[in-house]
Amino acid sequence: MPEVYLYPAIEPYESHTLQVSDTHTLYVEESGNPNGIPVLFIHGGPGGGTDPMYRRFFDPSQYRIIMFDQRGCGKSTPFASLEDNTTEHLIDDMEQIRIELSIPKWHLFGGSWGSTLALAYAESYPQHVSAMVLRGIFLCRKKDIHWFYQEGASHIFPDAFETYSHHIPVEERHDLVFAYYKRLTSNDDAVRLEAAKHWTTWEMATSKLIPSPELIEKGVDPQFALPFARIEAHYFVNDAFLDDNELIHYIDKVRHIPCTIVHGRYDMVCPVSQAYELHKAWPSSKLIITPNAGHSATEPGTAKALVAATDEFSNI
Ligand code: STX
Repeated sequence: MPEVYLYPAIEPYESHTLQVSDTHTLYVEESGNPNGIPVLFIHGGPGGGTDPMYRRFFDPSQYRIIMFDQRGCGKSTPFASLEDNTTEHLIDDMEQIRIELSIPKWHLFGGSWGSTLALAYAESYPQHVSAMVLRGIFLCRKKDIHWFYQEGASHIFPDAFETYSHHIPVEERHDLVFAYYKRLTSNDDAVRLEAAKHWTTWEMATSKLIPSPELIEKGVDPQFALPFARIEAHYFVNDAFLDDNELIHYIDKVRHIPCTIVHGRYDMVCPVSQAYELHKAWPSSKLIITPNAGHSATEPGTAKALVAATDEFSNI
């Protein structure tokens, strides 16, 4: 059970509603020690939202844990909105949160899309980052998106892939991300929801080495699936609003920052070669490959390595 390795469940000591644009308002919360080391938790998707469980990767006596729901998801509003929703907006939002909370420097903790956004933020504002813990590295290049949504993971999970791809008529299957994006932005609520459920179930079915029925059920929960699928597809038809290989290209900007990378050997959403490539471009980072895990943050070996990494950085 991952719970064994995680810190006890805690409640926030404060939460904020932060207006970041004419339309968008973000949910931001703080938990742990108000005088501790500030750490920003950056969730995945994009569009995945935060979960109270994520507070448990940090020693609450050492860390001031800051979590926020990115534009359009979780408790941020408007729900599932794609308007003014780009990587650059999210980077600016993180800066606004830092300034609002009067934090000169903070740690970043991000998995999957959270690792993408952590790198993108750190490469823009390296002077405000003192340490990074990254998991399930997602470099978000065309080939990384193609691997998961078009062909690659399809060879390991042909059964789940059939359910995902067969939602789209055969003549549109050569570009599944675009075909889903069209449906996820349809004017018909029922069309959007059906597409969201199929898209999200594919990701939930492939995220763990041993698939979890609980996680798969999340794939059909409209409250989770709609923003998750819509925001992901919107980012991915736009190449995540990044130049191809941009994150590796600007790695010099963050080279001096202490960083631990944790990645499951059998990650089918983001193959471990992405973590390996990042580590090769950034040799002073520490790479830990969990031998018996997939993509999820909560598989036991990965959860244990993540907690060890935040413990190790609790004196930086
Ligand atoms: N998306 C990868 C990602 O960031 C391609 C991700 N996958 N699952 C998640 O995030 C949740 C943990 C938020 C469900």
